[in-house]
Amino acid sequence: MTTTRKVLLFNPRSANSKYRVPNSILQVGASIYGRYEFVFVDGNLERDPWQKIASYLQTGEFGYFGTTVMPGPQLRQAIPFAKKAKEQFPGIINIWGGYFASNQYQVVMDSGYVDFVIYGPGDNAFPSLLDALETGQPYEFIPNLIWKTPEGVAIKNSKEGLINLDTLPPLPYDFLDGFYPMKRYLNPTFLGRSTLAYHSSMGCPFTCSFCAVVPIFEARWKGKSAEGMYRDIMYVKEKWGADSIEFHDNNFFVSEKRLRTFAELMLNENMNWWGEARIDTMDQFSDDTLALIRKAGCRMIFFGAETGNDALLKQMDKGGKQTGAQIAAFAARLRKFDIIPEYSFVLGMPAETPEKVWEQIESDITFIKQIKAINPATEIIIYVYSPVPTEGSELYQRIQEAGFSFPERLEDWLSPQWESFDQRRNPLTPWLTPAMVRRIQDFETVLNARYPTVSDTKLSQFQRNVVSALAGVRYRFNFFHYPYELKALQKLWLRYRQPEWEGM
Ligand code: B12
Ligand code: SF4
Repeated sequence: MTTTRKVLLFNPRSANSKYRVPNSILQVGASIYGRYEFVFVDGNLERDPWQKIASYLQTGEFGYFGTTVMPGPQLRQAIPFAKKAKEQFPGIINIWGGYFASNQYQVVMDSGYVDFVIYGPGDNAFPSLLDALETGQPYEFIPNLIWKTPEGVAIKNSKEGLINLDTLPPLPYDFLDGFYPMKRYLNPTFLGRSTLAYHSSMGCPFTCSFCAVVPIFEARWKGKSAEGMYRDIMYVKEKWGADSIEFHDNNFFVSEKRLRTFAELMLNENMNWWGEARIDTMDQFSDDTLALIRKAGCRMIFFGAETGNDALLKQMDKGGKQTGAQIAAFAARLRKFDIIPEYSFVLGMPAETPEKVWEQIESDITFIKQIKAINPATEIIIYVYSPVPTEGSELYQRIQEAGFSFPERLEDWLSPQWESFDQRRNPLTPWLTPAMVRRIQDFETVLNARYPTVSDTKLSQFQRNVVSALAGVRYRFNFFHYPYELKALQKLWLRYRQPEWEGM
């Protein structure tokens, strides 16, 4: 060990049930395993995480409080705990990482209580920062680091090239198991009884103008080898009984070659799996590959369909290849292979006039109904558009012109409005009127009742038939207003699924 100061790695609460392996702090932990003494605190599995954190910090042995932060509910613990840590233990150094910290670093650094942000991968940056701080060496040039000058100006260092993930140290599953039994992270989902959340690649090769991955990775992607993933998965399968996998990659299906090798390794493992992909990428894969992955356990794939409107797709900069016609044809193609396409749509994009915004919403509703007619098994996820600024994009310019801006104080992100914004439920965007948001949400209610999701394993066939029949007339005649009867049933029986928000 090179230090006397220990490290606390904290995963703020992100879910109310079905807790997943906290891959962010697990991978950051791997980077210092055997080099620094550290502990994990998982807000998902602690009744009172602050008490746990304080009990560690009170020992006086800890120098570093590392927190992973994505937007939304994680901020509820990340913000007050970082503040309290600084107030009650002034010597503690607060280090944040993750997508919120990376994309909103200015407001984070201006808070006065977060000392450093690691933007993008922390695998090299984090141990380098600790080394520098422990030995009094300069940290001003560590790639992926954001720090503050004595005058309080946040400086963003250069970005490091993507790391070869096969050269990273192994994920310390056993060490994590010593804090929180691994079994608690392997929960039932639509895929199986013990689903493992696994993350096998960094970044994404595309530049969709609404996506938070783009400013960090700038169209770069690197995947772990198929053999490397297989080894990790088998370790968890054999040791703790994982029987299915949820891939948490931004874009799992980038490389057909890697996918095929992985599928061949998985052929006899009897494990179902799910991941996220792009329609235009996968549509280029051969029939043979699609048949192979189904045989190897691929049950459902999440796709950002976004909209059936070609002009909007172009504005979103999906890479220029995805079209409405392709989205529809691909839903039909996957039907042949018995792989469930899970299409997410983003409704409520900006337009020049309110009439145009309405027109876009209505045309997407029609399009979604067409997709359901082509392949009724298609799962539909609807988001209300929440902007992520990608500097220089046409879309960003448009949302600024329309009067949208982010909060100026870190604590303001805790307000209920911004929390809903993060979860893409209530966008706070000036071009959307309450009536438009209601129309989208009412359609979503009727659609989810008409076609209850297969991933709701608790719903019986009888219940499915009842809700579906009840929603039938509304669905057919586009009468979505005030669906109180469906909402009541939904409360009782249905579980609306937001896979990116709550997972499977
Ligand atoms: C798993 C996951 C969840 C889980 C929670 C996981 C948990 N921690 O318990 C669930 C499903 C609950 C969830 C919810 C949401 N999520 Co989420 N989630 C992810 C997902 C798929 C994987 C995260 C992960 O484990 N990555 C693997 C690790 C290894 O990568 P990493 O986090 O980037 O970590 C590296 C670096 O960032 C850095 N780092 C990270 N943390 C730290 C901490 C320290 C101290 C240091 C030094 C470094 C460091 O080092 C790590 C190793 O290199 C990501 C997408 C992705 N592929 O990352 C989206 C993602 C983070 N989520 C996102 C969002 C928006 C949400 C939601 C807010 C909204 C939604 N999508 O509906 C909700 C929030 C609701 C909630 N309850 O919190 C966005 C963030 C976008 C943005 N604007 O910043 C992402 C990027 C998905 C996307 N492409 O849109 N999510
Ligand atoms: S393909 Fe998905 S992950 Fe990649 S940039 Fe587009 S939205 Fe983001």
